[in-house]
Amino acid sequence: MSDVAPSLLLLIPAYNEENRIGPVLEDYAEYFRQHHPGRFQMVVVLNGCRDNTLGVVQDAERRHACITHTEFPGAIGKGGALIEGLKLAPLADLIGYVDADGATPPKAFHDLVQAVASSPIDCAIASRWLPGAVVHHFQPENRRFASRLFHLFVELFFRMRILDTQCGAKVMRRQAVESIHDRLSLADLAFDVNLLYSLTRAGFKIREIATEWSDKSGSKVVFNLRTSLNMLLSLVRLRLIYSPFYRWLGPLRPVEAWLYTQLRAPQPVRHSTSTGDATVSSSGLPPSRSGPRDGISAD
Ligand SMILES: Nc1nc2c(ncn2[C@@H]2O[C@H](COP(=O)(O)OP(=O)(O)O)[C@@H](O)[C@H]2O)c(=O)[nH]1
Ligand SMILES: [Mg+2]
Repeated sequence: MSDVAPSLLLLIPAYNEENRIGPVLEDYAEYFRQHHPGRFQMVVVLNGCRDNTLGVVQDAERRHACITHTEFPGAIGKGGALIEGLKLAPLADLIGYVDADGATPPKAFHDLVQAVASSPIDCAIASRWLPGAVVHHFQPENRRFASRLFHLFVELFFRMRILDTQCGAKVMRRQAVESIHDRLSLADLAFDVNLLYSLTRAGFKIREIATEWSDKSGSKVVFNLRTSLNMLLSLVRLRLIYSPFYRWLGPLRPVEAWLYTQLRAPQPVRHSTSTGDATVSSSGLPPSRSGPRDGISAD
């Protein structure tokens, strides 16, 4: 990367976030205006919101030229939204994402940006479990238990030695995103594991960074047996994709589709087809606005 400060694209997946996303957009826009010398663009990726998230985002767009959005009517899930959003990777040197609830403050996200910009790594991920992490409010006990159990399965299946695959703040180099984008298929919350394992298998270097984080009320994730089975199914699916048996498993596709339907989970993305009805246009620009405004170009 050259001496010029890298351009940065921040994706924010958002589902029914009218009560949480407004101040987060303000804080990030203001923080990065002051602290990031390179070009900065935020794209909110919405789908199927039944509240006024869109109105809140549009309001912020009127105040900050760096904010734009793209919207999908289908139930494509957080992972599906990020798979679509990551198609915009050609627009910046560094691409990251963060949750809409402000659990990760702008400074903690900026630490990830600086880590990737200043060292020979391809991806920096926020970790709540590394020594040095500052967690203000922990998730509820049952959610933490489920999270640690999930971590055990991830370690058992994929052996990545990553302590916290699920924290919603990550930053990658454009080349890394572009190289592995067609390996991304999990549209549910196991998306992060899909991303990290694809990067690892492709030889990209990932570093965990101790982060500052705070659990926010109003979570969109319902943690129950169905969600847990959904996550497990997705891990097994990912494991099989990277196994020598995968080519023999084509006939099981209808069973897989049936299982995801029964679990009311978003179907895995197939890259030959689009994930949503109002897909990101083939140029990679958001369809609902004319695309990222001043500042970012596909350089
Ligand atoms: N676009 C989109 N975003 C989603 C969906 N489900 C969750 N999100 C977003 O994913 C992020 C994490 O969700 P959150 O409710 O904070 O999860 P938690 O903190 O893990 O309990 C937030 O930005 C949500 O708005 C979805 O189906 N579509
Ligand atoms: Mg959250």
